[in-house]
Amino acid sequence: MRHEHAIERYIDEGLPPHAVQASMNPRPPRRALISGVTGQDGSYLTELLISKGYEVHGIIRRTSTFNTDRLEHIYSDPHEFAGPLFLHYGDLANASRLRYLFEQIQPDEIYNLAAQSHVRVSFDQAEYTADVVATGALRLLEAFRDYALVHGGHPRFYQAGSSEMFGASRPPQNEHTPFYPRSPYGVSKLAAHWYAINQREAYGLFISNGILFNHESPRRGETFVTRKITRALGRIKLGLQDKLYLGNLDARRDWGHAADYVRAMWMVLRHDSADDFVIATGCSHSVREFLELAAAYAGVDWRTCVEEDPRYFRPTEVDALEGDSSKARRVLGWQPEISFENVVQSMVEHDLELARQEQTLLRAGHKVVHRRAMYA
Ligand code: NAP
Ligand code: F7E
Repeated sequence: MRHEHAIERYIDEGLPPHAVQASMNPRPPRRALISGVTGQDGSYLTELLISKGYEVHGIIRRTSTFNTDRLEHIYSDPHEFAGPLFLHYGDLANASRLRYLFEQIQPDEIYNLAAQSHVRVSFDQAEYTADVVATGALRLLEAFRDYALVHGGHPRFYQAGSSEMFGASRPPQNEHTPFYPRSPYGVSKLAAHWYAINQREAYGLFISNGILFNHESPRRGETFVTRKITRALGRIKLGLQDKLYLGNLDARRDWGHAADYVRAMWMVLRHDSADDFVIATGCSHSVREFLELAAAYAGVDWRTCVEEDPRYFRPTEVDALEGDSSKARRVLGWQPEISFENVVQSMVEHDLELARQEQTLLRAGHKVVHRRAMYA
């Protein structure tokens, strides 16, 4: 039977090293290690890899509240103690722990998805963002290098790069577009991108960079603009909230669906040689257009409830991103399957349902506290 937080039982905290290995299955077809497994992409990638027969190991941070919501559903089957998902405490700030995990898990594929991934927040926490996103990637790469060189077996490493690295460079952006990051986050991702390339060239290791444009889903963090919009519209529609405060509505983004993009990550590592790939839909929309479409799906007149709040402006903005992913389409055979309209619609429907559940609880007399970010 499913426990409310069944997932906590899988974490190997306190187990001696041999117990970690003993709890794993005999060598599976492939074993993957994912940093950032609790994030949007980590959860979709875990589902994809498990569906392909992988044994998946995820690194999670110790937090004072549960951070495993996006993974809970993966544990609902009766074979949960046998995997195929294993979780391990770790942090990109803790190099010795990363080395230990490589040693114990001996993965075939490593996906570095961990990041302080919020661009606005990176201006406030620039040094921390650099420590996790840039130096953290280097820590993982160095642990990977030593693991790969000692153990052989040609393990493969995926680095989660971002369209934010292009920043001020005009669209369409592809692998030949000059980088011009506009935030501490973008700068840190660019450092990680070059660390990855340098290790590939220096040691001949299989290390690939994905340069992914924005991708969203109902599991998107609630402080990114798409989810912030769909979450608010759902609550406004049901009378649980009056206003939605936003920043720059003119920024343009190339928005795809996370499920399509984690498939690209996997295809990047399954390719026969290490390389770098832009992953994008090739279509861009403004934040205002996203808002208009989402409001239409929700049946809300957004002009009556959306207000501008300068707190959400960025000191330096990325005005327009639109990716040219023709290399990935040609070389990998990747293409997105979920349209922009379906991304928006699925997020609105999901968040209307969340609002309905909240309303039902309120009507039943529960005191529901909707969690809101300070700002972002
Ligand atoms: P996300 O939802 O913000 O997830 C980030 C993950 O990193 C979470 O699991 C988080 O753990 C973990 N993390 C943060 N700091 C860490 C640390 N110090 N040590 C270990 N883990 C840490 O991000 P996402 O949208 O899934 O994106 C995945 C990756 O792709 C990120 O690197 C992001 O920067 C990059 N990316 C995303 C997009 C996009 O549009 N989504 C586009 C391009 C690139 P907690 O759950 O404990 O916070
Ligand atoms: O902002 C504008 C904001 O925070 C998109 C991350 O996954 O994708 C993401 O970064 C646009 C920006 O995503 C609000 O100024 C307006 O122009 O949803 P976002 P992002 O900055 O594009 C890239 C590819 C990543 O790699 C990152 O990890 O929307 N905007 N009003 C707002 N943004 C937010 N968050 N909140 C607002 O109220």
